[in-house]
Amino acid sequence: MTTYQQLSDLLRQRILIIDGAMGTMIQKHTLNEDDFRGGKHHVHDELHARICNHNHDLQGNNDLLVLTQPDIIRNIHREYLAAGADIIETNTFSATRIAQADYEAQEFVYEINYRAAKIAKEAATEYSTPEKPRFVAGALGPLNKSLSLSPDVNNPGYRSTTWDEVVAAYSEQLHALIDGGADIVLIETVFDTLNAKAAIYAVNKVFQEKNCNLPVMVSGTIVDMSGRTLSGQTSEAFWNSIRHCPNLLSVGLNCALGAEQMHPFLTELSRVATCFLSVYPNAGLPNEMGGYDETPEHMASVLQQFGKEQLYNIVGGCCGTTPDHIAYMEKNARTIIPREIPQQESYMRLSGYEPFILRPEINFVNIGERTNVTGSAKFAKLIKENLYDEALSVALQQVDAGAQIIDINMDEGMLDSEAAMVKFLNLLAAEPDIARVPIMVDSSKWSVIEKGLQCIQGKGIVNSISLKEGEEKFIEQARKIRSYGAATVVMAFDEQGQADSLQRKKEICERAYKILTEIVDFPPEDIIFDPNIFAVATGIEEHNNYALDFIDATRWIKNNLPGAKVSGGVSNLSFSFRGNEPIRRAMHSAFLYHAIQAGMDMGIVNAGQIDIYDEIPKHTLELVEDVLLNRRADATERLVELA
Ligand code: THG
Repeated sequence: MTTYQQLSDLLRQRILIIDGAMGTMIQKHTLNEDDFRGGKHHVHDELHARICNHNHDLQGNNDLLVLTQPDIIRNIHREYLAAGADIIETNTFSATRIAQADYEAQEFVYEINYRAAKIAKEAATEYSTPEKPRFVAGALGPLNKSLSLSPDVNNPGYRSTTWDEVVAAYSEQLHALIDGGADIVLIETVFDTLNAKAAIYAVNKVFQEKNCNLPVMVSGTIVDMSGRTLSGQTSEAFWNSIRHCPNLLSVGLNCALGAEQMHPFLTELSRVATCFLSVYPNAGLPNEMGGYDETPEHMASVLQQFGKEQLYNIVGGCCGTTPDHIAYMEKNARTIIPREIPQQESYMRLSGYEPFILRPEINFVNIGERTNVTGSAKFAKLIKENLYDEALSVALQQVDAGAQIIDINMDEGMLDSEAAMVKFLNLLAAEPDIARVPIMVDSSKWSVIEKGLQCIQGKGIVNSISLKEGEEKFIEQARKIRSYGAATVVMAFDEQGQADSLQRKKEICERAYKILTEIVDFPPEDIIFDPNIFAVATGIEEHNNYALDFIDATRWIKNNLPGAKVSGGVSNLSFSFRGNEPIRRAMHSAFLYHAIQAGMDMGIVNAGQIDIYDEIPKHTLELVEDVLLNRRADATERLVELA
């Protein structure tokens, strides 16, 4: 039986207890600089000698204590185990290369994590019985650097670290925690969802490298009563961003708030999360001295009330809590019925700062097209002239005009597309009125797409991948997209080229669907087919059936590839009427009228510029539909004449 199964079985039977604060317990020992270096301990090896002679202050580096004061840490674990904790956390909250840089202690990172896991595991083993097995959660804490926030208010696009650095730091920590014997991976106190997504990416990578598959717990932090994470997301948006995590055992909330304040956010998360739920609050809000006063009885009684509402499966404490708090919780938990995992419809669930769920009652999703350097002369000019603030106003205009997603494309020969994508997305992240919606990263270059994915904390969409370069590339990219936690557009394009007939559209989409669902295990609801909207009324006879082929392909996909969505670039349709907006708009609107009936879910459009079908003048509509539905040989001629 895997640890995942073992824990799942237990969690269906009862509430599991996770331990309380480590920092609070360490503080009681009032350790000085000398103690942090090992104090009177005999320097018995080369590592301890290096710590002893380390040329930076080490006082306050709590994580280092697993090497220099192992008995203190071991005894804290024992106290929590004695109080009834089923899961204890390793003392590794800041044990990454990035956080340890504060003490110039990067060289000790592997050893700290390895020893921390060993010490915790030994303590857990001492207390483990068949009736009450104990588990060690290897803790990946937050960082002092953020991927979605700038530390400089005057430079909102600046970032103090990179995706690759964060992934490398968490990977190093994970390797050591797993080597040391951790049973669970715990990504906790998530202030910044993008950092957490990098941690999840590292989990994917390290599980593959080590060929292991531990259960993973993710715990976010809502920082105040606005109900948002520090990086701006609501709890449901946070859930949508992290639920692609492999082997996800639980999601939950910890830190920043006391139990009482967490109630509304916990309720929201509990409603949507299709895994177990954890909660380990602080012992109330901090007092004037920055301490925590909530008594064990009070905190446990508040949490018991939540338990009666069946809001959680795992409970414990964060800052300010002690073994007493945990003992009270453990006693109360015996009478609590565990939360049942809710059933959720398999809708596409995206997010920006806010969740966006493609529910059936949504008739059509507008994806704003104007933030595209090849699709808007204005946007291209602004980006080339480095006028990013004004370029952001294009994005805002699209959102204000009703775009529920925005498509961002920087593919232009004269641009450093990767740099432009990163800069624009980082600036955009600081604009809540824009960043509330999910992002569609649009590029024909995979490197640009990857850079884009590394900048978005929400669950976005890749636009696009295809079978153009064969199955191997396609599978590799799809797997990566999963690790980044995005949905994807798949173009009807294969080794032979773009699908330009109904038959080819069907064949390619079916083949791609099979590969994605059967080989990659890609969720069908996150697959968006684009069966190619090409220009019609071009004067070339072979183009006459293009609109109809798209509509028929849409109907076929929706009837034959369960869960998959259909999208397309609507403005492509009318390229031969450039400069004649009224005709273009009539074409788009009539086209969407038919395509949506056939099942088209979303489209890249000029948001706010879609006319109402019933308001198209009758004569215009007839000529437009003659073209779109390929109803007569002289359709193009007649529409050109009208134009
Ligand atoms: N499928 C997918 N992605 C896509 C497309 C698609 N991305 C790009 C494109 N096609 C969709 N976006 C646009 C954006 C703008 C226009 C067309 C498609 C457009 N722009 C005006 C023009 O060219 O006439 C520009 C006018 C101006 O400069 O303001 O029509 O099909 N998956």
